[in-house]
Amino acid sequence: MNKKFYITTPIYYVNARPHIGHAYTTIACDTIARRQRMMGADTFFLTGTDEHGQKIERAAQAAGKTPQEFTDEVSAQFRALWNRMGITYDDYIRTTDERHIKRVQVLFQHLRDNGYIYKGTYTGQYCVFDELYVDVVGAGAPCPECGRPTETVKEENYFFKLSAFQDKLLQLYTGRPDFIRPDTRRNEVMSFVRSGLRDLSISRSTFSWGIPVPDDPKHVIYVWLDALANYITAIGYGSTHEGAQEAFRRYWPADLQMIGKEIVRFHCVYWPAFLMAAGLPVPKSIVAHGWLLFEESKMSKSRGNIVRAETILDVLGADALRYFLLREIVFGQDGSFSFDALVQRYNSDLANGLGNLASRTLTMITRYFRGEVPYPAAAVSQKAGDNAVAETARTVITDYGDLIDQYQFSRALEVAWSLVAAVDKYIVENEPWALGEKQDEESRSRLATILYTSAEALRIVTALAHPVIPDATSRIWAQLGLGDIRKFPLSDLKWGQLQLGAKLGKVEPVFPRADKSAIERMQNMEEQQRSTVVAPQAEQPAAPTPLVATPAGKPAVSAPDGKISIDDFAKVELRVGQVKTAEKVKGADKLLRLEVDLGTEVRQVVAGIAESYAPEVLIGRKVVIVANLAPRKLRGLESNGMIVAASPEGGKAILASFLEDVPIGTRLK
Ligand code: ME8
Repeated sequence: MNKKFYITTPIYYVNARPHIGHAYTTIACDTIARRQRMMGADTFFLTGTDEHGQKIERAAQAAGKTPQEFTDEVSAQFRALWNRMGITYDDYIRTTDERHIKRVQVLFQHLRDNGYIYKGTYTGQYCVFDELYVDVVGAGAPCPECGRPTETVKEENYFFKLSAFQDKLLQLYTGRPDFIRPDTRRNEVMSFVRSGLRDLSISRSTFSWGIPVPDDPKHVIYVWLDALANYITAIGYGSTHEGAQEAFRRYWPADLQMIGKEIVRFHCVYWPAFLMAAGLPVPKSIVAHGWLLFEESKMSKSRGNIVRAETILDVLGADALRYFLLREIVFGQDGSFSFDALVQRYNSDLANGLGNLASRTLTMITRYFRGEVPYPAAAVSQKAGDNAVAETARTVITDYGDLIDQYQFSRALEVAWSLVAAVDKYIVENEPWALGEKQDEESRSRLATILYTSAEALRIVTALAHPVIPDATSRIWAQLGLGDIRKFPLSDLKWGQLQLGAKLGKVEPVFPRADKSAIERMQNMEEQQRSTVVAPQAEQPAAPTPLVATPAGKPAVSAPDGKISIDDFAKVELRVGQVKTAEKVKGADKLLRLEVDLGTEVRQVVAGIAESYAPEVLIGRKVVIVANLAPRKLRGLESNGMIVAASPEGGKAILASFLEDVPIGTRLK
């Protein structure tokens, strides 16, 4: 039987829509999965969504939906995006799937039977955003990972004996240097583990959106144990079906688990410890990549600086996004996204590079050889330039393979495109169009050799690039008269396989050039998306506004006596937030820029309260936020929500507040 290859993405949280940060990991995995399939491996590629836990429960509440309705909706958005992008996942796991729920309970029981679970009381701080127990002291103390205020948890919990795995984990990291890649991440993990591991609380009992602990259903299983288990439940762990058990035996351990660098601890410490405790093998390799930055910080919903993949798909197509992300970002490091760079890369490498090479080569074969691959001259009468192209192609095949296998996508593509550049130069130097005007035998033979050489080099780049830009390369392959590229055995790729005399397919351009308006179009599409339903309001100073606002810009329907119905009021989403940072807005006496934690996310709010409050007195204060107000720009800063304050006639604004302590995120109604 063929070698197997099991590859996974993280399963994405459904608290918000997908963006190109999620697409980045998924594209990298899809590229590897496609290459493995072309190399003949029995490949299994898993992705899916992470749907339980307090963060999701609160996000659903904020959206006015039940957690199940909410997660169904967002999970479907992820899936629809991957389908639209042609992501070749073999299974899509949702942690709310019945199969997953049952199998996670089997895992819990398994860990308990093996003596690694005990009951205790947890008192400490918890970061809902990271779904992480953190070692800080004091109510509201900032999370060391993300800086958001933590919440105090005092619960009876089940604990996992993580401390028992310190030595075993260190042995794993030293004995198998490839277990965590790159080395920077491995070193971080090793020093974290060396500093000592404490047992981990693996259940919660103060909310219910999760998988019940077997035999003790008032507890739900800690969302990270639930989520990490997807990698084994999806392929059959814990199932009683013979077929599923067989699949599990075949595919586990995973060959590659790809993640972003912020979830290394969960995957490289907790995950192998859970597996060891269950007596299961650990994955062969966990590879952590860097962050996609936009406007200089990590692209994320909570920062409001996301770019949606759909915008790029609409304007340039999936191949453009795939190529850009893998070519532009040095894998493992952080890299910036910009529409300018995307369009520039698209035009230089795809439209003018590969696209132009394909169309000029194939058009000349059509014109001068009736669309049939020409027979090159015998080797003895070939010129040095012809051989140089063949030699470059041979080196490119080897180097590209080595680089891709080390996940150095950017360098691999650079190498592949060096062949495009070499052939371009070769064509310009040999001027086939001039030879095409001549009918003598020598000119015809020379022309045939040049066009054969160009077409063969084109075939090689096309085969190599297929896993990265599947759509365009499938079309070029068909234009070369070669049929279905997915069936081509990549491991056999070598110079000289182009079939002589074969009839080309219909020649059509694959990458139309993008002009400047493409950048503007994409920017406008994203801008519109950010300002949701309504157009952004004109810039105006934010005076403390009266309590009843019109949500999402729609006028509230008032009764004739000026009163509104309870339904109208219900449209206004008022929530408790906590001020994390506050600062004056330059050049605006009345405005403060605040970052307010709503439990599920941190919002930037610009408020006209600078004359009433010094920024420093606001930090840590709980406030009331109109959470579903359409964003608007004030002095160039986007304000996402409004702080509720009383505004006495001629007096200073007074913030609404509570006498008792209220959890962050609580809705007012
Ligand atoms: O962490 N740059 O889900 P998540 C690069 N549910 N990659 C990014 C990115 C960015 N700006 N933003 C997101 C979770 N990603 C958990 C995982 S797994 C058992 C549970 C990618 O929705 C990257 O792969 O926050 C990152 O690790 C992942 O999305 C986080 O997705």
